[in-house]
Amino acid sequence: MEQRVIKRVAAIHDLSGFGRASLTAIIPTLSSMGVQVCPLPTAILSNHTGGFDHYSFVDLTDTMEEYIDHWKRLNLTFDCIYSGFLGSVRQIEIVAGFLDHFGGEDTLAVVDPVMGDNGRLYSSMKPEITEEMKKLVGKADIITPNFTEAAFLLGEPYREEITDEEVKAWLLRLSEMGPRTVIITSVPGRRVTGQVQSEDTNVIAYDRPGNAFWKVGCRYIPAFYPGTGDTFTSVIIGSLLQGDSLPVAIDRGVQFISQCIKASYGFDYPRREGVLLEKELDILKMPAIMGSFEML
Ligand code: PXL
Repeated sequence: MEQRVIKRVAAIHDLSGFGRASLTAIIPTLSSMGVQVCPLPTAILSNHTGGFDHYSFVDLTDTMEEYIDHWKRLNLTFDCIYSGFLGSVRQIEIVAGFLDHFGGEDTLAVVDPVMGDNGRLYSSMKPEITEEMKKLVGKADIITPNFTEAAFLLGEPYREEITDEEVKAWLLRLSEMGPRTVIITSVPGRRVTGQVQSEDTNVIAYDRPGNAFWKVGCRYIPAFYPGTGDTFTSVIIGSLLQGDSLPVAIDRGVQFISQCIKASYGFDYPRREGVLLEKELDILKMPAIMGSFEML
């Protein structure tokens, strides 16, 4: 593959005009980390679907193949292919074809199986999406499901509590579907400090090449902001492309999202507008100071 000054990511996601999710979160995040983003839009929405009652939705499935054909003619290569929100079964097939053509040893294939959160599928998702998403997961090097999506992929009922040992079993089962690295976000946890019990939300990961489980804990903040999953995975990709190790990349992702939430929480504005990303992006340019990752 050609030696590039700037690493290049093909980002296969929707463009939601308002609300800081998908491409409007991914592009600024990866750009701030010195990575070029080449968007392959799957749909155009007026606003994302998390917390808004109405949205316009233009499905771009029919335009995607021609778009990709032009990229083929340009002989483009990518350091990473990163897919997220996909609107239909047909789109998943197109992305699978994209991975077959543009994927390879030098190209990191990252699939965020965006389907739902808090135990439920997003309103725009049809139930058959889960079966199809499993096929895409099989082609990925890294997947980043949240706890809800991990449960859907495994056919497990959603639950409010889980032990580290049970999460490890889930991670191994997800890795057996294909990906060498599985990162589950929003894993519910509980921390006991003296008499005080507090809720945590953890990221727990399995790395097959290193045969290691990693955990990064995060104090639970009672606020849900759409789009943080997209920003989190973008930080991980940026960090890995900068040459960081997996636990460092996850740590940077968790620290950045925690910082964004803490910086946003004190302001009184609708949470559905997402975290105040623009205030925090410069942090991504600072040297990373390691926080709290541990080996499980
Ligand atoms: O961030 C995930 C996401 C992506 N795209 C759309 C969404 C959501 C979450 O709500 O609605 C359109």
